[in-house]
Amino acid sequence: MTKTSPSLRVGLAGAAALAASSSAYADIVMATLPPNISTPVGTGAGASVLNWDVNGDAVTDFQFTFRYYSATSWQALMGVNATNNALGTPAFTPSALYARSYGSGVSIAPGNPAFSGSSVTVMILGSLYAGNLYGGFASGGNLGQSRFLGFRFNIAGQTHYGYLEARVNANGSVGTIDFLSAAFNSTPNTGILTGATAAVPEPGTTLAALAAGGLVALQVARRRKQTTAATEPAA
Ligand SMILES: [Ca+2]
Repeated sequence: MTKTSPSLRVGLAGAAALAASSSAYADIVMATLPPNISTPVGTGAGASVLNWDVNGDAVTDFQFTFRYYSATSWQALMGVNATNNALGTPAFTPSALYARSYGSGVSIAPGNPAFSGSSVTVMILGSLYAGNLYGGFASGGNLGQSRFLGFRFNIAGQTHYGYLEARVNANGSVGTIDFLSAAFNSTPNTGILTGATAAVPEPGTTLAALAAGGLVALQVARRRKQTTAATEPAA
């Protein structure tokens, strides 16, 4: 007789799960993606540049280009600077890094020494040169695969951390960069997990809705029980 009704149990379990996830991801903001880059957008160093405004404040945060020289020589590049940069590894010149790429669930956070510094202007997402693939989005079997880049950027003088999920493709004479998802933490100097998505409701709204939902579930359960008790014997 003390058994909790199925609907009530589901309601409360769902409420607890939602409350937990909304507090953990309340500060995650999904970013507006740039349009995909597909060649031809120009050739070689003259390739056109795509601007990306991560947070929609009309200030460009990063730039991308695909420099296509030939089927055996190309570069998918991201422009970075002293404040807006990404995680990488040393490349052939001090002004460039090869982008690191990650799977989902990896922490992109302050204090990581692999963030590029003020002397780096280019992050090489992927490249092909002299028969070898370079950059985290091309080497290691990652060409054509969905991978995550960790970045940080400046909003009104404060540093925010984010990820970009992208795919670099190169098939013969066609090279593309597909932008798949991106998000950042709206709390400055706070990390983010690759692939983390935003909770849709605001925390306050969520809690109020959950409280109301739980109450409704309880009332429905009680009403159902009463109705059942009243009508079922007659059937
Ligand atoms: Ca911006």
